[in-house]
Amino acid sequence: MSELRINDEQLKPIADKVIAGERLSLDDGIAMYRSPDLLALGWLANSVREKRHGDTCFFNVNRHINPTNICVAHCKLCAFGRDPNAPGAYNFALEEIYQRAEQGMREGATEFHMVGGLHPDLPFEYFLDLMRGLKKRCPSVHLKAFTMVEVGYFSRISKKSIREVLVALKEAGVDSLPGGGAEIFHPRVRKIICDHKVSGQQWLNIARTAHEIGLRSNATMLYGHVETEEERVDHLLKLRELQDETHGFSAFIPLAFHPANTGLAHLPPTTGYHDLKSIAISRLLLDNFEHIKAYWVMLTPSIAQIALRFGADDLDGTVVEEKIYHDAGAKTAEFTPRAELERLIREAGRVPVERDTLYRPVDRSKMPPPPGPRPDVTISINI
Ligand code: V47
Repeated sequence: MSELRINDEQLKPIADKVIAGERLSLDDGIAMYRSPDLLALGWLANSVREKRHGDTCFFNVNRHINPTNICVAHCKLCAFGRDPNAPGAYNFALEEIYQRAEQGMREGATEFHMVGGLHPDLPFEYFLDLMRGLKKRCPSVHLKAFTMVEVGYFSRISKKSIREVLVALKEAGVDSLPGGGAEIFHPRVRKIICDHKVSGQQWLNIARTAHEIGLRSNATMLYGHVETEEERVDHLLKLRELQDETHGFSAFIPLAFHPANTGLAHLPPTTGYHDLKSIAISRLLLDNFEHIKAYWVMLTPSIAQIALRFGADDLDGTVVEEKIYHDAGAKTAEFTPRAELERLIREAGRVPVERDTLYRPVDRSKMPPPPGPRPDVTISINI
């Protein structure tokens, strides 16, 4: 590895701590966000990343499915949610969801990533039926479904406790939970960007309960809107604290805010500099998280690739159909074939390893061939 050169004096004691394997503090986090020395932060984050994972870079073959964009929450940060009769509002029939899932399975997906709006009329039972239906049709595919925000909403509409909701989801086939909806935990920020969502404390409590009943989850942080540096670090340290307690988080994904078509459209988008700094700082502060994802849909494949040398060890997956970021102006493709993910990883000097949702290597040579095509399904994607 090349030598560390630090141009910012403030980073020197932090670098000493990182090299000694010591935990960083709130003040260290703030100093890192305030530092202009991106290359030193990247060097340090890369050293931590290489200690954990060597040159391995993970990716998976997955499919996103968003059953509905009808949502009662009206978050300012979001361009995806719609009122029931608004232009572009949709609610897939169960059969449409099953078709998408079966197609994903035939194309080799090992994971369905399912999140959607908080629908005003669909009862909790509907979502349990959906999970059972998916597990019956695609038993080999991991169901990573429903954010802590959706779980909180299910608890409200079903009048069941959070624990009861999570147990019912697990019994119906949910294998783990994605990391969305965390945004920034601080109440000042939530009041502005997502006033009607579960609070930061509730998000953490739901994650804790999920981990307690044996459901792993991911965690995210939405940055680049109205939050301060202190609020970002506070968010990361709250996740680190919960991870100390449960060890239930698999990966952390910093999410860059996309302002187009949102209630915060006047804000500028994040820059590559800020994106890489966020990856590096999360790798350095979250010393008890095994994986940091560079989500290519949100970062662009070019920045995600560079992030593999700034602390990230995972590019996420093939995705196939993405609505949340594209409604908010993302210019990336909705789908990246596995060969392209592998090329991006190799070109960054890393070794691609296909993983399942729980980061176990996937050996395609030992997997049964996917079932044959269904005659009524015409869309075909070369994964
Ligand atoms: O929860 C919504 C965020 C999340 C916008 O767990 C926005 O593996 C930017 O959570 N600009 C959904 N972000 C995405 C997500 C995710 C993605 C990939 C992998 C995983 C995982 C999770 O996107 C939402 C919200 O935090 N979001 N609107 C926006 N305008």
